[in-house]
Amino acid sequence: MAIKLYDLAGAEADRRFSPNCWRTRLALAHKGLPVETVPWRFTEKEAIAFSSQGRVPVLVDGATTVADSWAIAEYLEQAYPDRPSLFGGATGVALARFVNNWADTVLHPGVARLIIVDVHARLHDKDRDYFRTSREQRFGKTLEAVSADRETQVVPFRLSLQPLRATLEVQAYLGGAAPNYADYIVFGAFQWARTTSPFPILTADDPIAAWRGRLLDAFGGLARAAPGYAA
Ligand SMILES: N[C@@H](CCC(=O)N[C@@H](CS)C(=O)NCC(=O)O)C(=O)O
Repeated sequence: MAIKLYDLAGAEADRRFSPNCWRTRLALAHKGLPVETVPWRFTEKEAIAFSSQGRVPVLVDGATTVADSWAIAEYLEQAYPDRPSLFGGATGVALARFVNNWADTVLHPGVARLIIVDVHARLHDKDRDYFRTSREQRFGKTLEAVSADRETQVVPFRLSLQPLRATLEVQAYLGGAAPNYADYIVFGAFQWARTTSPFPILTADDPIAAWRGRLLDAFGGLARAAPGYAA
C-alpha cells in the first residue's frame, strides 16, 4: 500500500502550496518512496481528525500515522534506513533542527508578510473566511494591510537571508555537494511563495535563486511541475 500524504490544496486540487507539506514531498522523493497525495483544505478538519490534530502534513504509512513535517522526516529516516539518508547521521539531525526552527520562526513569517494577500486569492472558496479571520487575528491587521508595503519590506527580507546566501555562495546545497533535509526545509518556504504569488521575493541574480532552481529541477522536476509563478 502506497504512503498517503494529506497535502494542502488551493482552489484547484493541484495547487499544492504548503511550505510544510513541500518539505515532506521532497523528503519522500529523496527516499525514493512513492506517495499518493490527498488534496486537503484548511476547513476539512474532520478528514484528518484521525491524526488527533488539525494541520497538514499528515502521513499515513500502513498502520502508522504521523503529523508534523519534522516528526515525519524523523519517522522516514528511522523507518527507511536503507534508503538515502535525509540527515547524514545524528549531527545532521541536530543541525537540521536549528534550520527547522529558523524556518518556522523567522523565514516563514518573513515570507508570509510578502505573499499573504496572494495566498488568500489562491484559496478554495470554502477556506477564504477561515483563513482571513485566523490570519488577521495572528497579524493584528487586515491581510491587505500586512502586504501593503511589501515593495519596501522585501528589502530587509532579502537582507535577512544573508546567512543562507553566504552559505550557498560556497556550496551547492545546505547539505554540501548534494541536498539533504535542511535544504527541503528552507526550500519549502520559497515553494510556498512560488505556488501562490507572482511577487518576486528574490532577485534573479541572487545565489539563493540559483539554489532554488536546482531544487525545482531535482527529482525529475517535481517542484517545478507544480502550478505556480515565474521562478
Ligand atoms: N509544525 C507543523 C506545522 C503545520 C502547519 O502549520 N500546517 C499548516 C499548513 S502549512 C496547516 O495545516 N494549517 C492549518 C490551519 O491553519 O488551520 C509542521 O511542520 O508540519
